[in-house]
Amino acid sequence: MTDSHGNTNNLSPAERLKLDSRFLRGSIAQGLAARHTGAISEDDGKLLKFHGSYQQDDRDVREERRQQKLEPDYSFMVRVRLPGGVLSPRQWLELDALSRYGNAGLRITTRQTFQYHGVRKEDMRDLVGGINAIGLSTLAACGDVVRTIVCSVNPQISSGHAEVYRWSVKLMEYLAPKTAAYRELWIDRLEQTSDGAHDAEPLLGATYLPRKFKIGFAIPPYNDVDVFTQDLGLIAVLDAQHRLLGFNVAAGGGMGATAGDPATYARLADVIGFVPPEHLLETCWHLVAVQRDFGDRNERKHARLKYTLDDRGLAWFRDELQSRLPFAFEPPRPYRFEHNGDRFGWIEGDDGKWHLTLRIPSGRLRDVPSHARQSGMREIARMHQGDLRMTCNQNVIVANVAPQEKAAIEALVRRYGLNDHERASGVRLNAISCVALPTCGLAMAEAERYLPRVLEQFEQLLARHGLQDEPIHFRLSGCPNGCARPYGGEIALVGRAVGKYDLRLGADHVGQRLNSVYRENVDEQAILAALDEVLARFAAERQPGERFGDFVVRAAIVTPPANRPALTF
Ligand code: SRM
Ligand code: SF4
Repeated sequence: MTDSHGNTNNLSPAERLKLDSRFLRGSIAQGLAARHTGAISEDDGKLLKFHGSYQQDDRDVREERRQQKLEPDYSFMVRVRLPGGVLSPRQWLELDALSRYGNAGLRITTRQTFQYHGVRKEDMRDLVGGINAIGLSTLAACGDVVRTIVCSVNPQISSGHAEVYRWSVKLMEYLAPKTAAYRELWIDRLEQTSDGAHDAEPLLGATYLPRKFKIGFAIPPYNDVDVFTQDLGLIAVLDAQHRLLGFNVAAGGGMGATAGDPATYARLADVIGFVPPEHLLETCWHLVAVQRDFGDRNERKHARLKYTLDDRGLAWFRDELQSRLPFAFEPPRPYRFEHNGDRFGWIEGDDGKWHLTLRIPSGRLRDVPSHARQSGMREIARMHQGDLRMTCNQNVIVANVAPQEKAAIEALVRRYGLNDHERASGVRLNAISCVALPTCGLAMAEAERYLPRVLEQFEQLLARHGLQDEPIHFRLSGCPNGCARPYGGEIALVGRAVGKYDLRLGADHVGQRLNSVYRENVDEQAILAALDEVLARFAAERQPGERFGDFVVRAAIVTPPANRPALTF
């Protein structure tokens, strides 16, 4: 077999593994069947990502088990591929029931889908099979492929949303891997997979993409998907009647960075052109293919589209893409974003249906003594006639509620304590955090488990300065990989070591300016002291209506990074 360039020599180990995997089969089937260990081999673990799962171990007990000479407490994280984040109530109920295979309920991710944690090897096929049985998949939820495509939930403009959402689903199908390995492993549950001789990946090739590739659709004025952080961002252009005219195309976004390695960085995408809907699929196909052909396959830290684009230049990229398209790429159309957060509570859509956005802290739906959010959402799904939508800020929208259904849903929201949004402070409503410890193998510090405490501390500070209602966007990541898109937070903490974070300030609240480091690798006391000073100045010196992120830039408390997409065209 050859890779997408026809080469077989000098491949990096990661590329060689993909090439030799017989289109993502490896020995996963045998690894799942082996009962002497809770793990699978390292190579199969890498291939398993393409199937939507990561092998993990409980880091809380790692040392204890090592001392007891036990193998780590292995389990698997399983991620659902859910373009656009929309579920029917029936699908919700089934995904909820499938959480019996994990140990941590349902976890809404920052890419508007669900993850399960703590799944044992022997339950993997039942879980993944169950997800497929309701018309969903996990294929390409992780791995060097086009991942779950996200889409603005934008419930107000119901007709516009419906059309753009349909495009996100269509594009996902169009760009998804075609290997039969997935079916053999999870649906047919073969003990011995085939040799893959009949497989072909017309777009991705036998070595797939150099790295993960993320796509998001935004529907202005809402940028809830953080469209400029995507490798490929698609900004819907609607006319006054909310009819879809096409999409502005933005390329080269990404958040991931490695601590202490300045060659890696967060970057916002550049808007490079406009395509009408009929050219969308072909344009995206070729754009992905440019990255397939020119992305760095030697150094994985340097393999995202943003580096291809910076190394070769925006003009080169546009020309290369244009040379593959049979039609002329049009100049970008005007757009304007107002917000990249969620709007909580009830909103009426343009078709008279209602939509209720509920705050789900860190996206975690699990019953605990203080609240029963998972049960509450289950009860809502049992009676709801519309659909349920996840947001990229880890929240849920009970969408398309008929007016006569509203009161019953409201009663369930109250009964199960899902009405956080009515009481929460501005910063709490706009806070997101990644999973981090104990499951994430890359975490350097706590995130999800630290969020409640850090929010309490922030709230005390904000109250001291009379800023308790200030809707400051706060993002918390357990390491610089940036899964909570921390570089887009007005305030952000990025984990560097246990109890130590970089304090970053100064992103805007529309997703068009990244923040900068204000204090590096500091503990909670130093974070709170630094914030106390800055918030005091904000309270005293802000201009009317000025947002916190804008203030710290205007007051030269931080200097924002140079890369910034045009605010409007
Ligand atoms: Fe992420 C790796 C969790 C969104 C950038 N991410 C991981 C892994 C799989 C750790 C690993 O490789 O071993 C984490 C699993 C933790 C766990 O226990 O569940 C993980 N990422 C998540 C989620 C669940 C965070 C959350 O709390 O919601 C999000 C799942 C999204 C999804 O449904 O697909 C998640 N990750 C993101 C985002 C945000 C986004 O896409 O909008 C980013 C930044 C955007 C980007 O990709 O640039 C992100 N994750 C990364 C990176 C850095 C990639 C890079 O270019 O350097 C890694 C590390 C890697 O790939 O090597 C990573
Ligand atoms: Fe893990 Fe780091 Fe991603 Fe948080 S940001 S989930 S700690 S990889």
